[in-house]
Amino acid sequence: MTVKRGFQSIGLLLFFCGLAAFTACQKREKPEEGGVSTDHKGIILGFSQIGAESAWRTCNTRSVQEAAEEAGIQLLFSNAEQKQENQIKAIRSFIAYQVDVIAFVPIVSAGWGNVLREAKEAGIPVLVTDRKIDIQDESLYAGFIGTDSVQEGRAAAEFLLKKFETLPPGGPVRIVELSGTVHSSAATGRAQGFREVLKSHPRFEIIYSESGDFMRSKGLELMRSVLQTFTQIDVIFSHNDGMTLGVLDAMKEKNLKPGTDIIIVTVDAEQAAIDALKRGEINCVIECNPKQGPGIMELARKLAKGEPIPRQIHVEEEVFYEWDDLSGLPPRGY
Ligand code: GZL
Repeated sequence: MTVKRGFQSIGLLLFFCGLAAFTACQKREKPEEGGVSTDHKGIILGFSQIGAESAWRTCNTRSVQEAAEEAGIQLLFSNAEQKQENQIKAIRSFIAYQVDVIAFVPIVSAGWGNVLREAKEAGIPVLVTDRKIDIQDESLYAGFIGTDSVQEGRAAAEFLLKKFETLPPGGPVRIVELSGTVHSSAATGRAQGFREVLKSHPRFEIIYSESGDFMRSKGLELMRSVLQTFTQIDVIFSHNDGMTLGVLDAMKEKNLKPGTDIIIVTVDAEQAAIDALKRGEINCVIECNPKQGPGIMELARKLAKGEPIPRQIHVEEEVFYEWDDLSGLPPRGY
Protein backbone atom coordinates (compact mmCIF):
# COMPACT_ATOMS: atom_id res chain seq x y z
CA MET A 1 0.00 0.00 0.00
CA THR A 2 1.50 3.29 -0.96
CA VAL A 3 0.24 6.18 1.10
CA LYS A 4 0.53 9.02 -1.38
CA ARG A 5 -1.46 11.75 0.28
CA GLY A 6 0.21 13.76 2.94
CA PHE A 7 -1.41 14.25 6.33
CA GLN A 8 -3.69 17.13 5.44
CA SER A 9 -5.59 16.99 8.67
CA ILE A 10 -5.22 15.95 12.28
CA GLY A 11 -7.77 13.25 11.54
CA LEU A 12 -5.44 11.64 9.06
CA LEU A 13 -2.54 12.02 11.46
CA LEU A 14 -4.55 10.36 14.23
CA PHE A 15 -5.49 7.61 11.81
CA PHE A 16 -1.84 7.04 10.99
CA CYS A 17 -0.82 7.05 14.65
CA GLY A 18 -3.60 4.56 15.29
CA LEU A 19 -2.32 2.46 12.44
CA ALA A 20 1.16 2.60 13.90
CA ALA A 21 -0.16 1.65 17.34
CA PHE A 22 -2.11 -1.21 15.80
CA THR A 23 0.85 -2.40 13.78
CA ALA A 24 3.14 -1.92 16.77
CA CYS A 25 1.65 -5.14 18.11
CA GLN A 26 1.77 -6.64 14.63
CA LYS A 27 5.14 -5.32 13.53
CA ARG A 28 5.68 -5.38 9.80
CA GLU A 29 7.18 -8.69 8.71
CA LYS A 30 10.57 -7.78 7.29
CA PRO A 31 11.90 -9.91 4.44
CA GLU A 32 14.56 -12.47 5.29
CA GLU A 33 18.23 -11.86 4.58
CA GLY A 34 19.11 -9.79 7.60
CA GLY A 35 15.74 -8.09 7.91
CA VAL A 36 16.40 -5.46 5.23
CA SER A 37 14.86 -5.18 1.80
CA THR A 38 17.12 -6.40 -0.92
CA ASP A 39 15.80 -4.23 -3.76
CA HIS A 40 13.58 -1.19 -4.33
CA LYS A 41 10.40 -3.20 -4.41
CA GLY A 42 10.23 -4.14 -0.72
CA ILE A 43 11.63 -0.86 0.62
CA ILE A 44 9.37 1.27 2.79
CA LEU A 45 10.55 4.85 3.35
CA GLY A 46 8.96 7.02 6.03
CA PHE A 47 9.27 10.69 5.00
CA SER A 48 8.43 13.65 7.26
CA GLN A 49 7.94 16.88 5.29
CA ILE A 50 7.62 20.20 7.13
CA GLY A 51 4.60 21.57 5.30
CA ALA A 52 3.63 23.55 2.18
CA GLU A 53 4.83 27.07 3.06
CA SER A 54 6.21 27.93 -0.38
CA ALA A 55 6.21 26.95 -4.05
CA TRP A 56 9.69 25.60 -3.38
CA ARG A 57 8.36 23.24 -0.70
CA THR A 58 5.54 22.04 -2.91
CA CYS A 59 8.05 21.19 -5.63
CA ASN A 60 10.30 19.47 -3.08
CA THR A 61 7.34 17.29 -2.00
CA ARG A 62 6.42 16.49 -5.60
CA SER A 63 10.00 15.51 -6.34
CA VAL A 64 10.09 13.09 -3.39
CA GLN A 65 6.73 11.52 -4.23
CA GLU A 66 7.46 11.15 -7.96
CA ALA A 67 10.94 9.75 -7.32
CA ALA A 68 9.55 7.17 -4.86
CA GLU A 69 6.97 6.13 -7.45
CA GLU A 70 9.65 5.90 -10.11
CA ALA A 71 11.93 3.86 -7.85
CA GLY A 72 9.14 1.52 -6.69
CA ILE A 73 9.80 2.54 -3.09
CA GLN A 74 6.72 2.54 -0.86
CA LEU A 75 6.42 6.03 0.66
CA LEU A 76 4.75 6.78 3.98
CA PHE A 77 4.52 10.57 3.67
CA SER A 78 3.68 12.93 6.53
CA ASN A 79 3.06 16.71 6.27
CA ALA A 80 3.90 18.27 9.66
CA GLU A 81 2.05 21.52 8.90
CA GLN A 82 5.05 23.57 10.16
CA LYS A 83 5.19 21.92 13.57
CA GLN A 84 8.28 20.12 14.86
CA GLU A 85 6.17 18.10 17.28
CA ASN A 86 4.23 16.67 14.34
CA GLN A 87 7.51 15.64 12.72
CA ILE A 88 8.60 13.88 15.91
CA LYS A 89 5.23 12.08 16.13
CA ALA A 90 5.49 10.98 12.51
CA ILE A 91 9.05 9.68 12.98
CA ARG A 92 7.86 7.70 16.02
CA SER A 93 5.07 6.24 13.88
CA PHE A 94 7.59 5.23 11.24
CA ILE A 95 9.66 3.52 13.96
CA ALA A 96 6.58 1.69 15.27
CA TYR A 97 5.77 0.53 11.77
CA GLN A 98 9.42 -0.57 11.34
CA VAL A 99 10.00 1.18 8.01
CA ASP A 100 13.33 0.36 6.35
CA VAL A 101 14.55 3.97 6.21
CA ILE A 102 13.42 7.30 7.65
CA ALA A 103 14.05 10.61 5.87
CA PHE A 104 12.97 14.06 7.04
CA VAL A 105 13.33 17.78 6.48
CA PRO A 106 14.13 19.27 9.91
CA ILE A 107 12.03 22.41 10.20
CA VAL A 108 14.53 23.72 12.76
CA SER A 109 18.08 22.58 13.50
CA ALA A 110 17.75 21.56 17.18
CA GLY A 111 15.58 19.17 19.20
CA TRP A 112 16.06 15.89 17.29
CA GLY A 113 18.36 13.91 19.64
CA ASN A 114 15.72 11.86 21.47
CA VAL A 115 13.72 10.69 18.47
CA LEU A 116 16.83 9.95 16.41
CA ARG A 117 18.16 7.89 19.34
CA GLU A 118 14.91 5.90 19.29
CA ALA A 119 15.34 5.29 15.53
CA LYS A 120 18.92 4.15 16.08
CA GLU A 121 17.84 1.77 18.87
CA ALA A 122 15.22 0.39 16.48
CA GLY A 123 17.95 -0.17 13.91
CA ILE A 124 16.38 2.21 11.35
CA PRO A 125 18.81 4.45 9.40
CA VAL A 126 17.87 8.14 9.11
CA LEU A 127 18.57 10.48 6.21
CA VAL A 128 18.42 14.25 6.83
CA THR A 129 17.25 16.15 3.74
CA ASP A 130 17.12 19.76 2.54
CA ARG A 131 17.85 21.45 5.89
CA LYS A 132 20.57 20.49 8.38
CA ILE A 133 20.46 19.58 12.08
CA ASP A 134 22.68 20.56 15.01
CA ILE A 135 23.32 17.43 17.04
CA GLN A 136 26.07 16.26 19.44
CA ASP A 137 26.04 12.63 18.40
CA GLU A 138 26.57 12.57 14.63
CA SER A 139 26.05 8.79 14.61
CA LEU A 140 22.31 9.39 15.08
CA TYR A 141 21.86 9.96 11.35
CA ALA A 142 23.42 8.30 8.32
CA GLY A 143 23.91 11.35 6.10
CA PHE A 144 22.57 14.61 4.60
CA ILE A 145 21.44 15.54 1.11
CA GLY A 146 20.25 19.06 0.42
CA THR A 147 21.20 22.66 -0.18
CA ASP A 148 24.22 24.64 0.93
CA SER A 149 22.54 27.61 2.58
CA VAL A 150 25.81 29.23 3.69
CA GLN A 151 27.02 29.30 0.09
CA GLU A 152 23.68 30.74 -1.01
CA GLY A 153 24.19 33.60 1.47
CA ARG A 154 27.74 34.17 0.22
CA ALA A 155 26.50 34.32 -3.38
CA ALA A 156 23.96 36.99 -2.44
CA ALA A 157 26.67 39.18 -0.91
CA GLU A 158 29.10 38.56 -3.78
CA PHE A 159 26.44 39.80 -6.21
CA LEU A 160 26.10 43.04 -4.22
CA LEU A 161 29.86 43.61 -4.36
CA LYS A 162 29.76 43.15 -8.15
CA LYS A 163 26.62 45.28 -8.54
CA PHE A 164 27.90 48.25 -6.55
CA GLU A 165 31.28 48.16 -8.30
CA THR A 166 29.39 49.11 -11.47
CA LEU A 167 27.71 52.09 -9.76
CA PRO A 168 29.33 55.47 -8.99
CA PRO A 169 31.06 55.40 -5.56
CA GLY A 170 28.64 56.58 -2.90
CA GLY A 171 27.72 56.45 0.74
CA PRO A 172 26.65 53.47 2.84
CA VAL A 173 24.64 50.70 1.22
CA ARG A 174 21.70 50.15 3.56
CA ILE A 175 20.43 46.58 3.53
CA VAL A 176 17.20 45.15 4.94
CA GLU A 177 17.18 41.36 5.34
CA LEU A 178 13.98 39.29 5.32
CA SER A 179 15.08 36.04 6.91
CA GLY A 180 13.46 32.62 6.80
CA THR A 181 12.09 30.42 9.57
CA VAL A 182 13.88 31.24 12.84
CA HIS A 183 16.43 28.54 13.85
CA SER A 184 16.15 26.76 10.50
CA SER A 185 19.50 25.93 8.90
CA ALA A 186 18.27 27.60 5.70
CA ALA A 187 17.86 30.94 7.48
CA THR A 188 20.90 30.72 9.76
CA GLY A 189 23.08 29.52 6.89
CA ARG A 190 22.03 32.26 4.47
CA ALA A 191 22.47 34.92 7.14
CA GLN A 192 25.91 33.54 8.06
CA GLY A 193 27.21 33.34 4.49
CA PHE A 194 25.88 36.82 3.67
CA ARG A 195 27.62 38.39 6.68
CA GLU A 196 30.83 36.41 6.16
CA VAL A 197 31.39 38.11 2.79
CA LEU A 198 30.22 41.59 3.77
CA LYS A 199 32.19 41.81 7.03
CA SER A 200 35.26 43.00 5.11
CA HIS A 201 33.23 45.63 3.22
CA PRO A 202 32.09 48.18 5.82
CA ARG A 203 30.21 50.23 3.21
CA PHE A 204 27.51 47.54 3.30
CA GLU A 205 25.37 47.84 6.40
CA ILE A 206 22.48 45.57 7.44
CA ILE A 207 20.17 48.16 9.00
CA TYR A 208 17.35 45.71 9.82
CA SER A 209 16.61 42.00 9.78
CA GLU A 210 13.41 40.15 10.63
CA SER A 211 11.95 36.72 9.91
CA GLY A 212 9.14 36.41 7.40
CA ASP A 213 9.06 32.62 7.92
CA PHE A 214 9.55 31.96 4.17
CA MET A 215 5.94 33.06 3.55
CA ARG A 216 4.68 35.54 0.92
CA SER A 217 2.03 37.01 3.25
CA LYS A 218 4.65 37.76 5.92
CA GLY A 219 7.00 39.19 3.31
CA LEU A 220 4.26 41.64 2.29
CA GLU A 221 3.53 42.63 5.91
CA LEU A 222 7.22 43.04 6.74
CA MET A 223 7.96 45.18 3.68
CA ARG A 224 4.97 47.46 4.32
CA SER A 225 6.26 48.04 7.83
CA VAL A 226 9.89 48.52 6.72
CA LEU A 227 8.83 51.13 4.14
CA GLN A 228 7.04 53.01 6.94
CA THR A 229 10.08 52.84 9.21
CA PHE A 230 13.09 53.53 6.98
CA THR A 231 13.39 56.51 4.65
CA GLN A 232 16.39 55.13 2.75
CA ILE A 233 16.79 51.46 1.81
CA ASP A 234 19.23 50.47 -0.92
CA VAL A 235 18.95 46.66 -0.89
CA ILE A 236 16.52 43.93 0.12
CA PHE A 237 18.11 40.53 0.76
CA SER A 238 15.23 38.05 1.04
CA HIS A 239 15.86 34.43 2.07
CA ASN A 240 13.25 33.06 -0.33
CA ASP A 241 11.22 34.02 -3.40
CA GLY A 242 7.92 33.60 -1.56
CA MET A 243 8.74 36.52 0.74
CA THR A 244 10.26 38.44 -2.17
CA LEU A 245 6.98 38.31 -4.10
CA GLY A 246 5.40 39.93 -1.04
CA VAL A 247 8.14 42.58 -1.12
CA LEU A 248 7.37 43.38 -4.76
CA ASP A 249 3.65 43.73 -3.95
CA ALA A 250 4.41 46.12 -1.07
CA MET A 251 6.74 48.26 -3.20
CA LYS A 252 4.22 48.51 -6.03
CA GLU A 253 1.57 49.68 -3.55
CA LYS A 254 3.87 52.68 -2.92
CA ASN A 255 4.64 53.19 -6.64
CA LEU A 256 8.25 52.20 -5.99
CA LYS A 257 10.19 50.40 -8.75
CA PRO A 258 11.67 47.15 -7.40
CA GLY A 259 15.04 46.40 -8.98
CA THR A 260 15.62 50.11 -9.61
CA ASP A 261 14.62 52.12 -6.51
CA ILE A 262 15.70 49.21 -4.30
CA ILE A 263 18.04 46.37 -5.37
CA ILE A 264 16.43 42.97 -4.74
CA VAL A 265 18.37 39.75 -4.10
CA THR A 266 16.44 36.54 -3.48
CA VAL A 267 16.93 32.78 -3.06
CA ASP A 268 15.12 29.76 -4.53
CA ALA A 269 14.72 30.55 -8.28
CA GLU A 270 11.04 29.68 -8.61
CA GLN A 271 9.49 30.65 -11.94
CA ALA A 272 7.81 33.80 -10.62
CA ALA A 273 11.17 35.15 -9.42
CA ILE A 274 12.89 34.35 -12.71
CA ASP A 275 10.07 36.13 -14.56
CA ALA A 276 10.54 39.18 -12.27
CA LEU A 277 14.29 39.03 -12.94
CA LYS A 278 13.57 39.16 -16.67
CA ARG A 279 11.30 42.18 -16.08
CA GLY A 280 14.08 43.94 -14.16
CA GLU A 281 12.13 43.87 -10.87
CA ILE A 282 14.68 41.55 -9.22
CA ASN A 283 18.44 41.92 -9.69
CA CYS A 284 19.78 38.53 -8.62
CA VAL A 285 18.18 35.11 -8.04
CA ILE A 286 20.20 32.43 -6.27
CA GLU A 287 19.02 28.91 -7.03
CA CYS A 288 18.10 26.59 -4.19
CA ASN A 289 17.30 23.28 -5.83
CA PRO A 290 14.11 21.56 -4.52
CA LYS A 291 14.35 18.56 -6.85
CA GLN A 292 16.05 16.27 -4.34
CA GLY A 293 13.75 13.24 -4.75
CA PRO A 294 15.93 11.06 -7.01
CA GLY A 295 18.99 11.60 -4.80
CA ILE A 296 16.98 10.76 -1.68
CA MET A 297 15.68 7.53 -3.21
CA GLU A 298 19.16 6.41 -4.30
CA LEU A 299 20.48 6.97 -0.78
CA ALA A 300 17.42 5.25 0.75
CA ARG A 301 18.06 2.22 -1.45
CA LYS A 302 21.65 2.01 -0.25
CA LEU A 303 20.65 2.42 3.39
CA ALA A 304 17.95 -0.25 3.08
CA LYS A 305 20.64 -2.62 1.81
CA GLY A 306 22.92 -1.70 4.70
CA GLU A 307 25.37 0.08 2.41
CA PRO A 308 27.29 3.19 3.57
CA ILE A 309 26.43 6.62 2.11
CA PRO A 310 28.34 9.93 1.98
CA ARG A 311 27.92 12.05 5.14
CA GLN A 312 26.94 15.13 3.15
CA ILE A 313 25.78 15.77 -0.43
CA HIS A 314 25.01 19.31 -1.62
CA VAL A 315 22.74 19.46 -4.66
CA GLU A 316 23.85 21.47 -7.74
CA GLU A 317 22.82 25.13 -7.63
CA GLU A 318 23.53 28.19 -9.77
CA VAL A 319 23.04 31.98 -9.66
CA PHE A 320 21.00 34.04 -12.13
CA TYR A 321 22.07 37.69 -12.60
CA GLU A 322 20.23 40.65 -14.09
CA TRP A 323 22.90 40.83 -16.78
CA ASP A 324 22.44 37.18 -17.89
CA ASP A 325 20.72 36.16 -21.13
CA LEU A 326 17.89 34.01 -19.71
CA SER A 327 16.05 33.49 -22.97
CA GLY A 328 17.14 29.84 -23.13
CA LEU A 329 16.30 29.00 -19.51
CA PRO A 330 13.88 26.04 -19.37
CA PRO A 331 10.71 26.33 -17.23
CA ARG A 332 11.57 25.98 -13.54
CA GLY A 333 8.77 23.58 -12.63
CA TYR A 334 7.98 25.46 -9.40
C1 GZL B 1 15.86 25.74 1.62
C2 GZL B 1 14.43 25.42 2.02
C3 GZL B 1 13.64 26.68 2.16
C4 GZL B 1 13.37 27.42 0.84
C5 GZL B 1 12.04 28.01 1.12
O1 GZL B 1 16.66 24.61 1.58
O2 GZL B 1 14.39 24.68 3.22
O3 GZL B 1 12.35 26.36 2.70
O4 GZL B 1 14.34 28.38 0.52
C6 GZL B 1 11.34 26.86 1.81
O5 GZL B 1 11.33 28.47 -0.01
O6 GZL B 1 10.19 27.27 2.45
